[in-house]
This record gives sequence, structure tokens and C-alpha cells, in this order.
Amino acid sequence: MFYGFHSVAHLMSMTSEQISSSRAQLHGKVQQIVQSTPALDMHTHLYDPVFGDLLLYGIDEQLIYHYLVAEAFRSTDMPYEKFWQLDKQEQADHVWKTLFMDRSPLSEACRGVLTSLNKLGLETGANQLPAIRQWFREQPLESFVSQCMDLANLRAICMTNSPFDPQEKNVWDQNPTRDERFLTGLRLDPLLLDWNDAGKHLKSWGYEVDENLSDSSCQEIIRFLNDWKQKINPLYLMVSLPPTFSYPANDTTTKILKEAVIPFCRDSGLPLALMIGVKRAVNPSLQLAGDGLGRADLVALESLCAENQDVKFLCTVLSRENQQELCVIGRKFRNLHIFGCWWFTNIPSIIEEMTRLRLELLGTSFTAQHSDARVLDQVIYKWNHSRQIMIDLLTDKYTHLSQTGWPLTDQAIQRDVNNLLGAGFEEFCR
Ligand code: FIX
Ligand code: ZN
Repeated sequence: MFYGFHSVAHLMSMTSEQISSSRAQLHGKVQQIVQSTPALDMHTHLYDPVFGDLLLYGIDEQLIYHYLVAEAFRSTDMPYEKFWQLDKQEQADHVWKTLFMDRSPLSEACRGVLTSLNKLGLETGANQLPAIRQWFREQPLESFVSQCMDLANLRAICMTNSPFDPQEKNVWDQNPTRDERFLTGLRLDPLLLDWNDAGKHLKSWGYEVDENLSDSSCQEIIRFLNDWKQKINPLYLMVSLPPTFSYPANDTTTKILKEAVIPFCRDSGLPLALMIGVKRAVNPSLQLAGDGLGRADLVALESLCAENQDVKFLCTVLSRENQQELCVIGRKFRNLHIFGCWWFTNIPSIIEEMTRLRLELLGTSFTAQHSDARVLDQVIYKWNHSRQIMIDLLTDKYTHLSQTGWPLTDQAIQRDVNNLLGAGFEEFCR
């Protein structure tokens, strides 16, 4: 099927009514394709149900999501310690009262809770919390996982898997039977950012490493990475980095990257995901909600990509101010794949801006979104909100194309949307 306008001359001869109905037709098509294309959620903090209570779900978990906790503290005098002493349901009650009853839940995180509830078919309203809780108590987890994935239209969810989390490691050590919809990503923050502590763990697991990171220690780190590759079969390795991250630098992060992680990535073909810009514990009293962001110096990323053109890098950055620079680096290095609107950028105004910028500088050679969900139900709102934005943006972009006379087909739109929603990432990893 052909959409849009044959040429500028044709456009000139169309009445404004014809133009808008043509755009509406295109919008309808793009909407149908974007909504019906299953996505791969390439970065989340969700778990395969076999990991037990590591998989969070339900209304109370949604309400105590750290995005909401940070917002609730803005409007309450409750001392931090008092909040943390409450049990989960009491914390959730407090957030509900503060953000949903005493004021309108306009922020993206609040709206997100309501979108997820609404798509699950629940009535929302200030007095509905007990009924919502009751509904969640009645949901069998197995069917709830499928329901959330269906409502978000996800074909796969990539977890964040840390060998340094004892609860998670314990499950891996039992060689669990896994749900294949959940893919794996190997998280390396302690290894790259806190060698003192990580080194002790590696030692206790039988790797012969020393504090000074001798050559043989780096070989042992590679052996550790290989063992975890065998154990969990990750899609990629990942680390979140502060805005001050620099490379090369005279520190253990550079040493471990250069002599262990990058050689391992080169040999295994696994990409390394760099998530740059998080300032941890800006306000430690807020616990997980206390992290902030800063503008990074992306020269570090440029150096990594330039020095290691046979190694694949994935990258997302937290600061709005870094986004254009990141796209330009993407244009220079085909060993770099840019993904998602991370955390503080995952709000409609910035998703819109970033995705437009990326389409304009990179075409469709990036992954439009990841959810970063920590609570299963959140995939519903995160993907529904993002798809809405993609539909409007792509309609704009295809309208511009068709105005040049370029013929658009369903197949071409479908191919592009597939790429933006995960196929491009999979291709990059191959
Ligand atoms: O480093 C990360 O993977 C971050 O996404 C998280 O640490 C962060 O707390 C988060 O949940 C952001 O969405
Ligand atoms: Zn994350």
C-alpha cells in the first residue's frame, strides 16, 4: 500500500483536507505497525520468576519504586529514617496519600502507575487502593508475567544479572530451569568501580587475584568472565558509570577494562554496554532514590570506540546535554550501538526530543527504548507511553519522506520499526 503524496507538485495540487486525511491514513498505519510489533526490552532490573522474590510485581512495589519515593519526599515532613522503618505496605500507603490523594498524580512516574493499572483493567481513583491490592493478591504470578508482557507487547526481557549479588548468585549456582523469555546481561559495576571489594569476592570464589592487579590477576578476571559466560549465556556485559568516567586514566577501572574486560569482549564477541552519567548517592538518606546525574565527558567513549574497533559497545547516557554528542560519536563508530532513554530521560518530553534527534542523525540504526523496569507491571506503562511517542514521530518522518516523492510501503515501515524495537540490536550483537 502506498501512503502520502507523490511529489511536491502533487502536494501543491492537494487540498488541505486531502493532505490531512493522507497524514491521518499514514498515522493509522504507523500506529498499527508500532503497536503490533513485539519489542525486545534490552535493559531491565526484572527477573525470570525462577529467581523467586527478586522478581518484584504488584501495586505496593510500584508505589515504592524509587522514582516515586524521591517525589513523595518532596511533599512530606516525615523523617527519612521513619519512612525506611515502615513496612512495605505502609510505605506504599504513604506514597499513595502524598502523591495520589493530596495532589494530582501528574508526574511521569505517577502517571505510569495509573496507565499500568488502567491497562490491566483496574479502576483508578484516590479511594481504590484497597481494591487494587485485593486484585493483585488474586493474580497467579505465571499468568501475570504473560499478561504484562502481552500488554507491553514484549517478546523478550533482558535482566541485569550480577555475580556479586549473593541472592542471585545462589540461584545461578543451582542451575535453574529458566523461562526463555528472560534473557541475561552480565553486570560488572563492582568489578570495574570497586576493585578492592570485588577482588575479595573473586578470591573467595577461587580466582587468584591480587590487589595490585598483576598480569596474572587480569587473566584470572578473564577466567571469571568466561565462567559467568558459561553459566548465564549473557547477551552483553554492562556497567553504569559516573559522569566523571574517563578513559584512558591512571586507575583500576582503565586497567581492568584494558586488560581483562575488553580482551574478553573481543574474544567472545560480546558487546560491552556503558551507561554513563549516574552520580550515586547524591542524597544517601533517600537510599536507592538518592542517585542523581551529571554531564559526562564522552571523549572516554570516543577513545574506547577508536582504540577497539573490533569490540562492540552499547551506550546510553543520562544527561540531556550529552545526547547530541553521543549521536555524533555513533556516526563515527559503527562498533557503537546507542540505546534507550535512560531513567531521568525516560519522560515524554525528553523521549520525544532524543528519539527525534537520533532518527535525524542515525536513521534507524539505534534501539529506541528500554524500560529499566524494576517492577514487572511497569513494562506496561513504559512501553505504552514510548510507543505513543514513536508513532507520532515516525508519522512526521514518513510524511517528510513521502513529500519528496519517495514511495512508502508497509514492509518498509515494518522493517524500520522492527529495527528500532530490538532487531537492530540483535543484528549488532551477531
Ligand atoms: O544503573 C542502572 O542500571 C540504573 O538504571 C539503576 O541503577 C537505576 O536505579 C534505575 O532503576 C533507573 O531506572
Ligand atoms: Zn538500569
